[in-house]
Amino acid sequence: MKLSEFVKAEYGKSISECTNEELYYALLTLTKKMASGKQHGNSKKKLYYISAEFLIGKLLSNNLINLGIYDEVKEELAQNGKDICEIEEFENEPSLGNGGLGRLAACFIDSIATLGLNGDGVGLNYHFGLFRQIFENNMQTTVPDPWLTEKSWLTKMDVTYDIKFKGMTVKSRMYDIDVIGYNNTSNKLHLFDVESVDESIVEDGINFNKEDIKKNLTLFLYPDDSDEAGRILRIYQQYFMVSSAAQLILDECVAKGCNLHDLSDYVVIQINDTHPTMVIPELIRLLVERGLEMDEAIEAVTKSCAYTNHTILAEALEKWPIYYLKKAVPQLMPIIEVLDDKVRRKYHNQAVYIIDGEERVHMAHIDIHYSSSVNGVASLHTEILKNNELHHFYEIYPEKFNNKTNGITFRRWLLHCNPQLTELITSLIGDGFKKDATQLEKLLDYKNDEKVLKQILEIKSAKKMELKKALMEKQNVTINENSIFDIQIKRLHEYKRQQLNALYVIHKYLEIKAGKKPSTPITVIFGAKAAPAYIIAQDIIHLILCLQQLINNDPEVSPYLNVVMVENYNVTWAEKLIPACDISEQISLASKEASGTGNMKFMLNGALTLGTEDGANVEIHELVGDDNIYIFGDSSDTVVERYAQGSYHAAKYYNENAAIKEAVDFITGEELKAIGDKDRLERLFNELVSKDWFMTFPDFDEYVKTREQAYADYENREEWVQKMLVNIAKAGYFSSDRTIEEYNRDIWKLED
Ligand code: GL9
Repeated sequence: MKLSEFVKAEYGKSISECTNEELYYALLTLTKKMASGKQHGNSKKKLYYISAEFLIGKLLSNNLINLGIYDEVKEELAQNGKDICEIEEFENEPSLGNGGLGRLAACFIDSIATLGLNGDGVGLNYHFGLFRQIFENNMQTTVPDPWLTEKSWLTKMDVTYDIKFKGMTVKSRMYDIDVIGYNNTSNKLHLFDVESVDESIVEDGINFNKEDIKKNLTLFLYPDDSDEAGRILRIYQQYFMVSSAAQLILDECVAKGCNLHDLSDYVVIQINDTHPTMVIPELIRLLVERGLEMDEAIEAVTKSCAYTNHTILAEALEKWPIYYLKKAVPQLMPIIEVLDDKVRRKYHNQAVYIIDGEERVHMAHIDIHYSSSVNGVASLHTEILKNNELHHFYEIYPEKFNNKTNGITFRRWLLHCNPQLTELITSLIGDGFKKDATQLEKLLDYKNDEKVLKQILEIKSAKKMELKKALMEKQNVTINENSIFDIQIKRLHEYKRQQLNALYVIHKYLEIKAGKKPSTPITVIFGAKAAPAYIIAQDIIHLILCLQQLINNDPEVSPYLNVVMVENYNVTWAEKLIPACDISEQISLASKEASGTGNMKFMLNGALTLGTEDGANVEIHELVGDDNIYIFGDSSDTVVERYAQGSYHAAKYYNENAAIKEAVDFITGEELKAIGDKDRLERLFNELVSKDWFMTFPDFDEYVKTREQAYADYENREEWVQKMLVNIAKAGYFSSDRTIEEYNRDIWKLED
């Protein structure tokens, strides 16, 4: 149906007479209608991708693209004087995720539907998402981020379940979002919500009564867990999610003829990090309740489950005190004890026990013993799991371990966010790359085609102008479109080392002050949210915002160097920032970033990576070769070794390296203290000089040198654009379609 006909029937008027808001809702309704007419993947076996996060971003444009009607609709709107971009402004971005893990889940469900596989996502419907970030006095403050509207992509379903907690039962209700594949089937994202949730209990910022579970359960993703009530609330959330999922899974498979003994012929469950781990004991519990023997139930569940590990950071590998579980979900403890007991009888190695000597349950250990697959998310990460972090498990179950290098959906990260580049590519190599991303390699034929290279540069300039406009409109800052855009956007974490980037900025500022001016001006852009309870992360944001104020207001420096931190960095910002980027900062301490996926999005859009040999950077490096990437820093082996020896002393570097000392001292120098908060800046200074746990100092010199090399190379526009082209051409490997094909081939084994 054409939009004009639909609008006429819906509102009784023409497109040009409608407001943008009316058009947004008309398109939403029309899209949902079209999705409901599509087939769902329908093989006997079905995948359930359970995840605490689905960072889906705005859906309108992507849905229109995947339905194959984006251009048509855009055109029809334009003919009536309407701009699709302005209409999109009415859509709220759901903040149902924190970072890469949640965005990965969103890319995966897109690819699963695109490949026509029978698989749905299962998660929670957080009313206020993570939080909205606001900058005040050069600091981050946090407020709720409401995104639900009366009419939305959610459809309220007739599916409800009783979820039993200690001394209380709550009702969960399922809400569905259509996951429309690119020219293919349409699957579902099931988001469960608690019927009794009460938004009005949130007061001042994002605070609420953490004990009132019936009212607070689905208010926020990752509610503050710095106190015990917060940690127990996370258990309530996780159990609520997985018990709803488990009941749904059993209902659906029984409806298809499963007799529960043959569960694994009907069901495969991908456990996205440890948040959904309780689905294992919960399913076992339900199967026993329905008549299976304990041992058979355990076997059926083990065969049906698969676990993805996304990090080696100890803090993210959940270990719940038994005492918490007994408080919230006592019915799981007898099962977990049986699971632990079996492990203890078989393997006499404390390192692989589920319950440790401190009465804590190691969630990842449940996943590994009682799943049939354990995967890491990039080659290096999987090797580290096998050889270091999970070595004891690898010795027991070598056959379970496998690698699935992450990927991104090109529908959002190329077709949607960079239509200009998409059009150019299509004009050169046809549109086969939209289904088979490896075809991008054909672009290499144009490496010496001056006309094509010029067009690539023109597109980059156009995207820089678009970003400049957005920053002006949304944040009232002006940037120089002719400068080098050097961008670091990701969660704020010390291991990702935004502080190293900030130290470079200080170093550059001092150089310019001393008269050494860069040939091309530089704009350093940051985007990052910091967990509210993560103090040092807040301090790093504070440092960056103070630098922004100092540098942008210094007439001696600002013509050559600018710093911009985007407020409330999210998917929508990423879609504007990535296509405009020249240099992609991927500077985590080697071994710490499991994969990274922003690195892939930047590469695909023609930015060059400045990075360490970490996560998927290693694979990017292998694909593009030394000449088309800027690699620096200590290797993962060196870092692992240094930790093992306990031989790193930050103060030594600080005292012996004048450049480091100068940059670090600046943090507590007069200029910044005049602008910033003395306590915050001093705390950060002390943290760096006395600890620097993520080893910024050993990599500092090489980082500066490599970054300067990248800036110098940028001057040679002819060679630079060839490097851009190689990056775009080699990005095909990182399509999430490839990743999902591998998951299906090796783990899920769903027929089409
Ligand atoms: C993460 C890793 O840190 C990233 O390197 C990886 O790319 C993604 C997806 O596999 O997973 N692990 C993790 O816990 N997060 C990641 O981003 N965290 C969040 O997203 C909150």
